Amino acid sequence: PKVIYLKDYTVPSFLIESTELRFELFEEETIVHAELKVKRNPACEKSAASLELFGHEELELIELTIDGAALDEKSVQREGELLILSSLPETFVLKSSTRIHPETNTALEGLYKSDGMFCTQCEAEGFRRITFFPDRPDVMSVFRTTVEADKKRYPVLLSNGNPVKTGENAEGRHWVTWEDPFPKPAYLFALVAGDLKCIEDSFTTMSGREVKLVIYAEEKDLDKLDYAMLSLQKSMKWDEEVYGREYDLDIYMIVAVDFFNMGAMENKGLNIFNTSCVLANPKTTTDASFQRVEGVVAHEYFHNWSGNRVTCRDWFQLSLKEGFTVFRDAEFSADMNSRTVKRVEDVSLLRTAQFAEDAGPMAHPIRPDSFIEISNFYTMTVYEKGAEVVRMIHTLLGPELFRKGSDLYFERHDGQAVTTEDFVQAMEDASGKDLGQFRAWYHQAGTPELHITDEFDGQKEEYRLTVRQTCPATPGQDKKTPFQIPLSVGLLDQEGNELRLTNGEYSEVLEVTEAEQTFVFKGINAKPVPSLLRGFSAPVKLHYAYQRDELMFLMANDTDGFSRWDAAQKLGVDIMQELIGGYSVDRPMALDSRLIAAYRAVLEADGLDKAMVSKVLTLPSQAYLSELSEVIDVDAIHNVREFIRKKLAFELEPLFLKRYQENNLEVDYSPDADSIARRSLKNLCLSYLVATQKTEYLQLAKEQYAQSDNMTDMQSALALVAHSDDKVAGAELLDDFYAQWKDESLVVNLWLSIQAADPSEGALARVESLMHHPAFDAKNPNKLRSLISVFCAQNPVNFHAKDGSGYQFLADRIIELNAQNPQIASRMLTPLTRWKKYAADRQVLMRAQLERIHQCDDLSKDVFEVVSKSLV
Ligand code: BAL
Ligand code: ZN
Repeated sequence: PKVIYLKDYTVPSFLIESTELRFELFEEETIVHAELKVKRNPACEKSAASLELFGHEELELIELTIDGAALDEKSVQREGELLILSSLPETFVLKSSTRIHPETNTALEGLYKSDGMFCTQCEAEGFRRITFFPDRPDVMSVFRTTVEADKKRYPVLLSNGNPVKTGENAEGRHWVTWEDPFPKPAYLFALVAGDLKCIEDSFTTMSGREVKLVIYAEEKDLDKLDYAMLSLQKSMKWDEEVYGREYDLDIYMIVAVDFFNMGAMENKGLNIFNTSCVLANPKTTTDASFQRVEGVVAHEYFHNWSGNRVTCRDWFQLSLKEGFTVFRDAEFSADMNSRTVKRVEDVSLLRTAQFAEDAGPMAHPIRPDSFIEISNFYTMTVYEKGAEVVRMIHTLLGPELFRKGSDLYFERHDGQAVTTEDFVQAMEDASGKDLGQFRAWYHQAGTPELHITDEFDGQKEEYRLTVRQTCPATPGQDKKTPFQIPLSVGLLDQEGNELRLTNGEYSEVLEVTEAEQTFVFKGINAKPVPSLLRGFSAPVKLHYAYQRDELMFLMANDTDGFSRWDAAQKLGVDIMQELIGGYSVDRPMALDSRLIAAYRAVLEADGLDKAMVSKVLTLPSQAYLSELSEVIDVDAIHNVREFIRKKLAFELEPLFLKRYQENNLEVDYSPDADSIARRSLKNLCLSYLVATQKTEYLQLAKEQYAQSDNMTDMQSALALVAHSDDKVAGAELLDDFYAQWKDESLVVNLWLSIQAADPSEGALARVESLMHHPAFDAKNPNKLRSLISVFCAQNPVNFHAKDGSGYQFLADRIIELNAQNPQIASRMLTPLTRWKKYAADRQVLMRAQLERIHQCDDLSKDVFEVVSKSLV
């Protein structure tokens, strides 16, 4: 397969003024008629250049004319995905008719069927599976789309924009024409046809326009749409207040579909959502999913400006819209809920999954230089690290100048397809701040590391922090230049009071720009305890030799909520790493009593934010400890973590019970932040109680399962019983749960995941048997993720079984999926790609499976790219 390079970018030779599409949808084929008004691009230097249309190899071209006449053979060339037309006039009308087969499309890219309804996914390059088109994001066009289908089967026919005409044909068929006045790239095109029901509401914009809001789903899910509607209205208001951005069309639609590769898609005026990111109802949906729905609805809505009105010039610029939009949705969620909790959750994800990506064979900058398959670059790096990079600009500029910068960016580039450089330039122009060195974040991969040492000089009353920065080599980038890193710090005196810093405040953002640099704080008369990287002000790894007592001190005294949590994590990591080191040499395990004391203090304190208490009392995850390991010792990490959990559970049992009881209230379910916090603390306490293995607590979990009126409490209790040693009780509850919820696909996914994540012996056999259960459907990405990906990523002791059975199992699935759904196949490969982080025996087994996949015939570009890069 061909490698595409950013450096090879050239402007399109032709532009499309308007696109008129007509879809004739049938059960055994779909015919797509396209009429494009084409003109030569004045910005293209090659005056005789040909027009490159993209069309997937499976597309059957029925007819092609230019200004009504067929083209002579010499002027048309079909090469793989390209249809190249030459000897063309300056302007012309290009008409085509194409036959496609959505009914057999299992890749879920382009036009396909999900549970009997037609829907689309065009980002990044799905439109070329629909019709021949210059499918690149810098070719923007207005679209007029007519959808025609059987009226009874498909009463609802949708596309982008506003509906302008409708009618009926013979033989029970009907049609609707939609017009989208905003020029857009083909990746934002959408079509839906199905037997759908909807809820409707409205939003009055800041200029007083009324926008109709409609959310569509299957009839059985109509009771799960209210929360998404509320989230949409909140998002629209927030974007007006915080960014001054108003919605532009008269209607905004969301459609829920069950078969979807991604979470959701921001198609102009017609978002298509994975059911898992839009449906929410207390009975069937956990708190985590409620929050996900709110966040994803906001994310897709915010794309209307950061993505649609201003889009990407080419796919190397993906982080332009994704990094910025993730930053926007994170700030929205922080404003709607608890800011600190949101930050803790985002940083936990970044430090496990994104840092691992940065350290693996697919490491890439947030603006990659090359790719084989762009779908492989919808990554934690482009999204989450991309958002951190935007957050750093926000930190360096401050909120007012950042807003000036975003206003300038939107105003300057409205209706254009631009680059990350244009974004940084707008920020620079609006603020006057030099971001020259900062740009390295866009083109250098890898996680920078800060090595900090300190010195106190009593005579001079000076405290000095010396910061050295390094960044490990990544594929294709051996050497890195120093980054510009905003390092937010505070200093605490021995009594725990914050000291005033050079800027006269209690917190200061130091700008680290050199390989090594010393920052001096004057007027300090005793050695302080530094609070470093407050709020996680940069996506870096921090090394500072904290004493355990100092971490306990920060846990108790730091005014920055994030840093208090981080101190607890560091204390946990330090203690766990020591035990993990001793595990392989059979050193008996003993828990440092300071961790017990620290947890006790948090449990005893009154008035703390419950969500933060449950975050602080959660031990660093297996994934985080793995990421921090030089060589991952799967069993040591698991057993040490379990040992500590048990020890804490026994030592603090009465406190866990007290907090459990206090928070186990009989009140109506509400997804507000306080109620979510209360349930998270309650369920965390229950998990420690069950860890004691006392029957009374297993009984308590069973009672919670039986009595709960919401899925959060029910699912937590079920997982605890199912993962306990009492496999009879576990099986009983799992059967009961399935019998209750077998008709609710998303709830069944929870049931699959709980079983896939069960660390007890024999998990692989259980997973294999679940693949034959009626609840499983290997064509549905949500089922694959719930069962296969959860087993491979969240059940490390079983996936990494010493006999290599887990690796072989995953490779078998990838080989099966490669042809069926390449995007999902490639994504599911990730656990195998990390083989270099394991000891030699596991490395050999993992590599062997990668080689087995590599040798398969007909590897998709998606799988080929990941496997071949992993084997280097
Ligand atoms: N643009 C793909 C889905 C999303 O990030 O919103
Ligand atoms: Zn997005």
